[in-house]
Amino acid sequence: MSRTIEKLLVANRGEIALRIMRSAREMGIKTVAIYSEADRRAPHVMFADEAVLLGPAPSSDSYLKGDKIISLAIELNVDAIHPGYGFLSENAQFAQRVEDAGIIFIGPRPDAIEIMGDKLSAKAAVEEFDVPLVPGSDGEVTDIDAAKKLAEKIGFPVMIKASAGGGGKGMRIVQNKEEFSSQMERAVSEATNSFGNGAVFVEKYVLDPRHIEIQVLADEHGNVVHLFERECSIQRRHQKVIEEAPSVVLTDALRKAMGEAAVNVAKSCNYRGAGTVEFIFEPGGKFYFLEMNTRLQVEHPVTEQITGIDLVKAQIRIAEGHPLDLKQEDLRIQGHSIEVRVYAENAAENFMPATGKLFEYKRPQGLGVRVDDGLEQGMDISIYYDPMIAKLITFGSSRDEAIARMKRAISEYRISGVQTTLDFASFVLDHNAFISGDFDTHFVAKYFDKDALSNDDLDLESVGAAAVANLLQGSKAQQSVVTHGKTSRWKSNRT
Ligand code: MV4
Repeated sequence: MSRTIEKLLVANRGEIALRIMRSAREMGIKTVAIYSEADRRAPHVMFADEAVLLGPAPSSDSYLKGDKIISLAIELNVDAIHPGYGFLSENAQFAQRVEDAGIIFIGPRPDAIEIMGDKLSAKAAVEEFDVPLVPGSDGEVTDIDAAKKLAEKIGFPVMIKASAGGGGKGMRIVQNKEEFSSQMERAVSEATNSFGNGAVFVEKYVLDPRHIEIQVLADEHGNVVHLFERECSIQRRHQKVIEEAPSVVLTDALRKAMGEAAVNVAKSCNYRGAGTVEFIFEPGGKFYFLEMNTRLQVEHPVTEQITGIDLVKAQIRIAEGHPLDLKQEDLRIQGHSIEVRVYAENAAENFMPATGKLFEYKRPQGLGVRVDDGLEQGMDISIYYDPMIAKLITFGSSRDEAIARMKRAISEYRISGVQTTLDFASFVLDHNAFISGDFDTHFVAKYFDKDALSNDDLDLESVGAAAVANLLQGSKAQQSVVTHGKTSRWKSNRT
């Protein structure tokens, strides 16, 4: 039972919209971009075969307008919609409406999105599938005294989590029985206010865990494979900063066990498409299922680099109804890949969002370097969307080579006019805990302090002035400016 996709609408913007369209074009599929008023000249609009204006810049007036997107898709005779990540990608109702309109949703069935979108229903679904869960309450807790007794039995510290939460929202750590009641009351009211669903549950708090996730691919015929792990422990306030594959801590046996658990999670909800199963990994080697992300993830490129598989192409083939042409026993990890997320933020000022014009924007190149971005020199970093400028991905035959290549690529990257987190990435790459692989999800909290940043940035104004001088006077002006900035990244780039 296969259907051909001839025309694909990408319901997203920026780097991921481009990433998706590139694979579509390679497959001979026509692409349709949608865009907001802020994105009229954006690369994803220029790349697409057709493009339609959705509305004003705010996401709620544009990229989140599901019904409008569906009616445009019908008008333009689109066969399928790819939601990318964020926006409408994990909205079960949107997925259902797309399918009701006779259009293919490139992603899982709506009921799988719904089951995995709620932590309690996700845990309930995987329970009979031999998937390890953090010791905790059997479902929702409502009675405070009973919950407190359970917490004492589990042993403090425990975590109270909102079932509707995710990505770090709606969680509280409870250190002892004295503070349990007040924390639970707060957790319930916070969950009610934030998610319109006050259901909470209790889990043992796992100390110093790593965040390791497994990529899965499932077709609609019941075949499921995993594409190994991504190590995502280097994050700041639940925002990932650096990801890599494979993880230095997994032995072949652990990798196999986690992979099989992830495949079982996918089976438990009759999953279809590309998905990611998140685990926390305890020092010593125990691991527990946390949640499943029912979308293509930001960090998918590191998996593509080490497996040689184009995940977007796989998603499209699956959506067309083709059976997977991959067998688990044929899949191998080759080499090592690292991704640095480049954000328009000032790490020295508590990661304050930075806005402005990209006066200079030159990508690194060369062997083993991949840049996934959705901006060009001269464009504005707007306040309306995610502040991620680019994903810088390197590949090497070993982890050491991937790290060295990343450092080389960062030194080649030239971004001025807007502060970026490239300096913060350099701090991580130079840290012994990162280099040795001995780190966990507390890496940033434990080691980062703004004084640790190499103090090599010109202030914003002089960078802007330098860029203007450069534009006005040509490259000679740039050279003279550069030699002035004796501690600037600009300079260090050229020496
Ligand atoms: C935990 C945990 C420790 N014990 N659950 C954070 C995001 C959400 N997906 C679940 N999270 C955690 N759940 C128990 N029982 C620690 C975290 C956690 C974390 C997990 C993954 C990546 C980064 C993290 C940072 C802090 C806490």
